[in-house]
Amino acid sequence: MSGKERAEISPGGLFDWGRRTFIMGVLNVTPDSFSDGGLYLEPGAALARARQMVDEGADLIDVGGESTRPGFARVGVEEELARVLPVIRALASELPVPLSVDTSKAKVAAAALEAGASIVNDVSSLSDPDMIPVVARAGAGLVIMHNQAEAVYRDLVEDITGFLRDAAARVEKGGVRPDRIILDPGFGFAKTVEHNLEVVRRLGEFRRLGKPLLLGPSRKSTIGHVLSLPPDQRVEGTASLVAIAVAGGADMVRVHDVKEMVRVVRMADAVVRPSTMKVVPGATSVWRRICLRGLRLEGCHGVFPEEKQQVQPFFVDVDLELGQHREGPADSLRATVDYTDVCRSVAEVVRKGPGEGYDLIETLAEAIASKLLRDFPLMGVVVRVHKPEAPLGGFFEDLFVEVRRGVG
Ligand code: HH2
Repeated sequence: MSGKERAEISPGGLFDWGRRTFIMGVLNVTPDSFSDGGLYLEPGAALARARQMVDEGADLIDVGGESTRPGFARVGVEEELARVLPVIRALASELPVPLSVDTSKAKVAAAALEAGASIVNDVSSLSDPDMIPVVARAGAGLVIMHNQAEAVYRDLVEDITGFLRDAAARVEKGGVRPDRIILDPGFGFAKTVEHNLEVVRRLGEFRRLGKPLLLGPSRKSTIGHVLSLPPDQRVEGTASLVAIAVAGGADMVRVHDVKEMVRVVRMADAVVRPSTMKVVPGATSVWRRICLRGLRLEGCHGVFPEEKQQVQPFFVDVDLELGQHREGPADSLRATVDYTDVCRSVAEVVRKGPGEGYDLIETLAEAIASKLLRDFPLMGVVVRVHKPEAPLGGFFEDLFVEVRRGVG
């Protein structure tokens, strides 16, 4: 598979959210960014830095051609394109991770998406009226970040929540797929030091927005203010904020110091998301997952009396986390899970006759997950139950529920 193919967004959404915290590596192709300005302006240096970040564990690379620091110099469309396009083109054909473009200009976003980026990261609160249609047409992802003219709030968290909720609704109405939206409360944008600290302290409150959360505290001046240190000495301060963000439920962090923050995030994830605990990266270990899609079974499940009496089809997807193995485990069925047994276990739960079924597919999915965890030596399991003939009185493509269970 080429890097380009692997870099595309998966059909189910941007990332497998909830499994762990993802790392967005910052690549500023600018002369004036506050912490790395001028370092990667030359395309060769930008490519080398992107490769290094991917080797260090970045899950995507955010390419920006205009600094957004307070008082930044605005760049024209042509200049911004000249900075980011050669880099995006080269990275898209080579890197095995998606690329985002950090821009507030719809023209730059359109060209970057055409060149191989798959996400737009707009820190300007969608100030360009063409941005939403550009993202929608491309089927791309969109980071919506909170930003406003002044650091004045009635209630900081309520105001940011309302802003992000309204923006997400507007973006969805404009045709951007709901599962391609990421929300960011905008650490360092129109906020005082106290505001920024409060955003991190209360990050968990933004989870009620029901979308993946991104936070970008890396090397920012709030850290400089607290520790009295310049940008190149803010790695520990960044680490502290990143760890607290993970504890608050961040799904992704935008960072410059990828190697260090990958370690911070893995450690914090081990505490916060126990199912990732056994994931220790290293050349001599492999992490195995078995995925089964669309297992068709029939049963009498549903809240309506007729559903309790008549069988209808259900489709079940399962992801079985087998945990970590040393490289080169025995090539034997004993060293893994027998798929036939998995199908049998799932079928036992789903195949219920008249009067025996569950009311809710949520409960059905939970029962399948519990049985799989009981029957097999798993680190975790994801179960999705689709009910394509649910009596909803209208046309729909699919209806499903998903449950995730981990051991520990
Ligand atoms: N911060 C910066 C730029 N883009 N995007 C999101 N979604 N969230 C952020 O917090 C964020 C962002 C500013 O950081 P940096 O790119 O390092 O600096 P500069 O704007 O000076 O290039």
